[in-house]
Order: sequence, then structure tokens, then C-alpha cells
Amino acid sequence: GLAQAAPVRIGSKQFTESVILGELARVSASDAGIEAVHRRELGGTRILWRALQQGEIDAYPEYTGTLTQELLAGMPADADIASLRKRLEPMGIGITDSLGFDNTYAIGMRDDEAARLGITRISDLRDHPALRLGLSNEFLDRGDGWPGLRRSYGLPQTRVSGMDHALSYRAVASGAVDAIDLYSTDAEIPYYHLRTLIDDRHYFPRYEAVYLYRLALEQSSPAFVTVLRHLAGRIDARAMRRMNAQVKLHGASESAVAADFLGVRTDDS
Ligand code: PBE
Repeated sequence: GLAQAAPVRIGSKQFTESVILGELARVSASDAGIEAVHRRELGGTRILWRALQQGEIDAYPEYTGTLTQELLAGMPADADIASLRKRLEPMGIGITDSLGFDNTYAIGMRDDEAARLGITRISDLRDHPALRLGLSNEFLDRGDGWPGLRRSYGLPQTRVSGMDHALSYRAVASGAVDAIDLYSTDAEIPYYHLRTLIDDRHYFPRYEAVYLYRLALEQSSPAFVTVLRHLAGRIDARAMRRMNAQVKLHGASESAVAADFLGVRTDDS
């Protein structure tokens, strides 16, 4: 008989939302009768980007601002998806339209602490040089991360430590650090009563969620590309926040949350 096509390989980064988006792609694919595997939490942004370019994975969830600020040189920060698509095509990489939400970086503090110090904007941090910052490891040295933020706002803080993003919420909640980088769709922001500081210099671009995929799939697995494209526009920020909360605050598995969102019954989750 005919050889079975190799399963499509989906990757994700090392944080909950990325794993959920990977599962949404995998579960949608298997619901459409396409064999797909999800290699979860392969690493940070650069690991996933390289794995896609080298053909070790076929697709993964990414964010537009991450493409313009960290992965592609010489793009305007708020380049739209059409210009990203044009730029990625010669590299053999395809991009879906926005899944329907923006997950931007932001700077956050405990609301009570921010109120006590009168801090509402990132620029207010200039007047509080002793504050301790707990920044996620990737944010510490990204093109759109701490070095640029410090320069853009003239921030004076020197007590800056790197930490796993998943642990930084407890660190700020317990007072071990005073401010952290947030991902705006994180469920912990309201849960821990954090205040998102206004980005008054508009340092952060938009980070629309998308899937990137190898363009070769349009020949080898066009049905999978259709599945990815069908997820575009279907997830708004509220839905994404709710899915993140189900996993991070209520202990549900990413697979169960993805299947539930899609209205699919699975026995492989
Ligand atoms: N994020 C928030 C994005 C950038 C902003 C961490 C979800 C990422 O590149 O993974």
C-alpha cells in the first residue's frame, strides 16, 4: 500500500499559552483526520524559530511583535501580517492571519504597592531607583526586552534578576521583587491583583498571535495548513485569558482546555 505520510510536527515555547496554542493546532488536526504530534515546551523563542527553519518542526505559535523585534531584522515594529508574509515567504515560512488576540509584554506591580508609591506609568519608575525587578529570562536579553526598555525610559534600577516567568508572579505577590514583566493575557494579573503600568512611551509593539508553518506543507499536507488558517480570528483575548486561567489557576491540562474550546471530544488527551 501507500506509505503513510509522516505526522505533522507542532512545537511550542516554554509557557502555558504557547502549549495551549500548540494543543489547539494538534487537536484541530486530529479532529480533521490529520496525524499530528506536539513537541511541547521545546525552549524559548530562538529555539523554536531555528527548529522551524531547520525543518525539525512544521509549525508553532508565534507573535507579530516578536517577529519584528527579535527574529527579523529591519522590519518596522508594527509591520502588518501582509508585510510579514511577504518577508517570510522567501525563507520558506508561512504565517496565518491573527488568531484574534494581542499578548503584549507589560510591566506590572502589586496594585497596593503601586498605589502607595503613586506609580501608574512605566515612566514613574524613574523616581524609584531602589525597586527590585524580577524579569523573565528571555525578556532580559531580547531586542524588545529590558535593555531597550531601560534605554527608552531612562530607568535607573540596578536590582534586576532573571527568573522563570511562571515563578515571577509568586515573587511579586510575596514581595520578593517589586515589579515583573507581564504577558498581557496571563491569568495571574487579576488573580494576584497586579497593576499593569501604562506604557507611556509606547515602547512595546503589538504581539498578535499567529501560527508560523513551513510553506512546504502547502504541498505535503495542505489540509493541515487549512486547519491552521481556520483557527485565525477565532480566539479573542478574553477566550485566551480564560484558557490560560483554566490551566494555571484551576489545574486543567492544556489538552483538555484545547479540546473543550474546540468542542471536540478526545480520548488521547
Ligand atoms: N510573549 C509576550 C511573546 C512576546 C510578548 C512572551 C507571549 C513571545 O514572544 O513569546
